[in-house]
Amino acid sequence: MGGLLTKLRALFSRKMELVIVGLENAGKTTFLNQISQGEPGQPVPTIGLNVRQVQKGNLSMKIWDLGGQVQYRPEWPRYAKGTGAIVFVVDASAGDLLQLARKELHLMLEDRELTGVPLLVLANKVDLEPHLSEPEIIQGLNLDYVIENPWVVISISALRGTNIERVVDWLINKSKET
Ligand code: G3D
Repeated sequence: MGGLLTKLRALFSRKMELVIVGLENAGKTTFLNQISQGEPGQPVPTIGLNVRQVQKGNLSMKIWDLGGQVQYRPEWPRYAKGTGAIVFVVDASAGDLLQLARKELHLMLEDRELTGVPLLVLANKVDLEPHLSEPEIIQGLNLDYVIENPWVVISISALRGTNIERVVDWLINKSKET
């Protein structure tokens, strides 16, 4: 845990904009709380429409709920602009929602603002059984067709904190020194 806190401090000293996207209930808020407070369960302020934002040091994190909100799509480029990394959260325990998540992910990546931006797919809720494996997530989300964005999949439990250190390592790696 000491190692994680040190890494989180390092992460917050880096200048980066991060967008955390995914279907409702995927666990975006829980993940954000996990990395911004070290524990789940804090409210996240809303900055407009369905976008919420948290600033920790130099790290700015925005959350965007995808799916069923077609009317908000024109707003998306405004929020996505300048993004250093996209964190796409999927509920690995809800295989029936993967098809919708795939559709939303590919629709989002059509946005030219996002070309080349690193994509971190978090296969969340792996504390629940059964859950999809990383290869099943890769196949289910058609990630082999994502060629404009370097991507990686990490299985996590945002609730339990499982693998969060790996995620923080990845984010530090993608962030700039200030
Ligand atoms: P969202 O921000 O993507 O909409 P939330 O999703 O972070 O609000 O999470 C939705 C629900 O999933 C919450 O349950 C939350 O506790 C749960 N959840 C998030 N991450 C995990 C996880 O890793 N494992 C498990 N088992 N549950 C998780 P409630 O009951 O509060 O709606």
